Amino acid sequence: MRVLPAVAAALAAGAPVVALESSVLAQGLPIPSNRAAAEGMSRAVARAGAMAAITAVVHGRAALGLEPAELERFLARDGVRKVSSRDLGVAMAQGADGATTVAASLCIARAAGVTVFSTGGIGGVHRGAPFDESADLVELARTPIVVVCAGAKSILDLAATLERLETLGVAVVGYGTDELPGFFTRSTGLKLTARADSPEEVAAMHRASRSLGRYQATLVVQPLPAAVALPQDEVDDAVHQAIEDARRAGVTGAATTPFLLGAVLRATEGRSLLANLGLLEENAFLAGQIAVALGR
Ligand code: PSU
Ligand code: MN
Repeated sequence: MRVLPAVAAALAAGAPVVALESSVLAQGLPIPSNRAAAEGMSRAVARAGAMAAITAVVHGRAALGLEPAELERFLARDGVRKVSSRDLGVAMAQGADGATTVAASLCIARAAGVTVFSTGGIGGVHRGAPFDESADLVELARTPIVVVCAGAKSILDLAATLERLETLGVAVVGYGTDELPGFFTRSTGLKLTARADSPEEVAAMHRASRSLGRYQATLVVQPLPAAVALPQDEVDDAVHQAIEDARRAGVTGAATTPFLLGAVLRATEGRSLLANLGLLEENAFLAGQIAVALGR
């Protein structure tokens, strides 16, 4: 694997580093918002006093940190495949360009020694198809990294996703909330058992879990900013329509999540994009703060 020199230097010096995924850039968000997302997240991490590093497979090499020209290829998304954890070895051996999901990004971040990761939403258990469970959950269960997100998107079965995370031993920590956030909405009515109100509290929870030799992630869920949250009924309508469209179009497997995300994005127009960009930045900033707290 390859670590960008500046990132390698930061890691060697024990300076705070936050890993970011690339599937949200190459498959999750439309052009040109994906550029705004990449820049916004990196700036937010820097504002918190940490260094951002995007994970990907670049011409067959697992990479932590992208050169500007490489980032351009991923933003233009020509010939860039979606790479989950199962796909890593294949994409590397084939010399491919791959945008990594949360699951695959965690594999790369861990291999490089990064302890904090930030994203928008994690994958989970799909509605009406409980056998389609994102590999994100399994990787969260075996990767000792703090993962910051805005919950799992409402295209998923959130209650089932929460149950699976409990079974897998992953602590789900509400940041400034007692409820699981709904990605586009600030609450879901699903109660959490853990809450933190400062980066230091999160760091203490993760350290304590690690002190027992446990290797599960600490999953921090932060509600999106109120100013960009969407009305619950609008999100529900868009999701129902998207799931119906996917069923009719016969979409299955790894194509499901990008298809549903795209359909919801179109149905809610510009506002879900604004929401997405807003929460990606907020999460990146919090992740930066947690990385700084963990380094103390
Ligand atoms: N949720 C989002 N945006 C995304 C994804 C999830 O709101 O872009 C992406 C992430 O990369 C996540 C992946 O890891 O979708 C999950 O895909 P699957 O369900 O195929 O595991
Ligand atoms: Mn799936």
